[in-house]
Amino acid sequence: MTKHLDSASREYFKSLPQARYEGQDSTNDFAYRYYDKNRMVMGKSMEEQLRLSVCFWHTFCWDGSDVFGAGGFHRPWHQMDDPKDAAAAKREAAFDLFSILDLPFYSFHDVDVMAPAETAQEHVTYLNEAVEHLEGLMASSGQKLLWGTANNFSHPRYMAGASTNPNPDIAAFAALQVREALNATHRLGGSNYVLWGGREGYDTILNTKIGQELDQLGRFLSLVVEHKHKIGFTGDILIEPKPHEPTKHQYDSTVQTVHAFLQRYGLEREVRVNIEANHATLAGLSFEHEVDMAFALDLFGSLDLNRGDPQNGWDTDQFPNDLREVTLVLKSILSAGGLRNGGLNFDAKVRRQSITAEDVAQAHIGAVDLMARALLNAEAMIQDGRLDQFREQRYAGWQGGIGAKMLAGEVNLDAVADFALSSNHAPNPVSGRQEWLENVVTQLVR
Ligand code: XUL
Ligand code: CO
Repeated sequence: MTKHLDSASREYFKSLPQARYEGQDSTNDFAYRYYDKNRMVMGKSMEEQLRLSVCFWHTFCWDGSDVFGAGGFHRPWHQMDDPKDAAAAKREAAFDLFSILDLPFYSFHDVDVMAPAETAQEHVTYLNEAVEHLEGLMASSGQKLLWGTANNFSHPRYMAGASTNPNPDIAAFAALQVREALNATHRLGGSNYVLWGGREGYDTILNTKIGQELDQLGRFLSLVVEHKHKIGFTGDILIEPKPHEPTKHQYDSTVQTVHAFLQRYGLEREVRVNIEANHATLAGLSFEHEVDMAFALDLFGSLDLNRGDPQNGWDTDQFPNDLREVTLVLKSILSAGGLRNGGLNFDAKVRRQSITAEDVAQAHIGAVDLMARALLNAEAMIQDGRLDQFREQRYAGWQGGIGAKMLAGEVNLDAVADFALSSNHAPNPVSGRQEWLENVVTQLVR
């Protein structure tokens, strides 16, 4: 039975047509209409500008279950008897989909790629076996790793947190998982290592010492940074902010709270952020806000692409489809010189009723095309120049006179106040021209 199902796993994505660029007039549901990976956009190919990545967890691990019902995807590797064979079949199927989508990167949590482990020793052994297999699959396919991470939130041991757990033995288990996942990421040539503190927060203040937990989290992150340098990992360590879910309050809630946290523990030059669209909107912020904030604070690292549902207040992780939103995000990235180590990772899942292999492929193909189209729009916006010119000119006053002196710290409050008194005029407001700016965006989002 296992053998038969294993070959079924190999056929699962392989039976799909190869996705390739066919241009806007294509009628093929498996073709890219905009993503022409070799097309040059602002000095780099589309493939290099977008650095697109497929995630393991939603795409290959999730079986379609939700809190009210069982999974209905019935992927072949979910039905295999032997957990190690099932994990191997899942890894092979993943690389089949990577090749059909022809995107350069992927991302994974330790537990996504390995057989389930209970003890610490099993964890190390099973992960190593998986990494050896991944290494071979990467060598033969050329697929690259955008980032690796440790899942320190699913196992019941982490119900009260990982590094912020009241029990240091659990924090030590988390440290083992992170060391192994960081070593694996290094071995596989990953560009970044991500920490999403899924349960680094709390449910009730009645049982929680916030200051103690923050110190535990700060120390833990310092240990991770030290280890990165010890093993010579040159990628970025990234924190992924999220305000709540699964816990009521999470400490790394937004880019700004992460920044304050990093400063408090002296890590602001060592750690960057992986910003997820749906996490931004859960925090009551826009995706563009979080991205621009990260650039302003010199913390930008990478992006997780998905969207929430405007009527639902939880993390629905849907594939992105808002062209205007992602165009503005890509414009910020291009204006800042483009992605460096980071990439665009589809941390997104199909809906529970989308049960077929075709659904998984088409979800990615549509989102890839959305990003390619947004990239072309972003390039057009920069070349058009009206948005940037208006913003520059709006702050031009700060480049000379009292504005420049204030910024340079050359004047005290008395001097600034006396300047206002001596010039004795009532400064007039000017229009912020929001509607005109929005019209320009509408003209350029195509
Ligand atoms: C959870 C989430 C995670 C991280 C990696 O909301 O986004 O999948 O991206 O742990
Ligand atoms: Co994410």
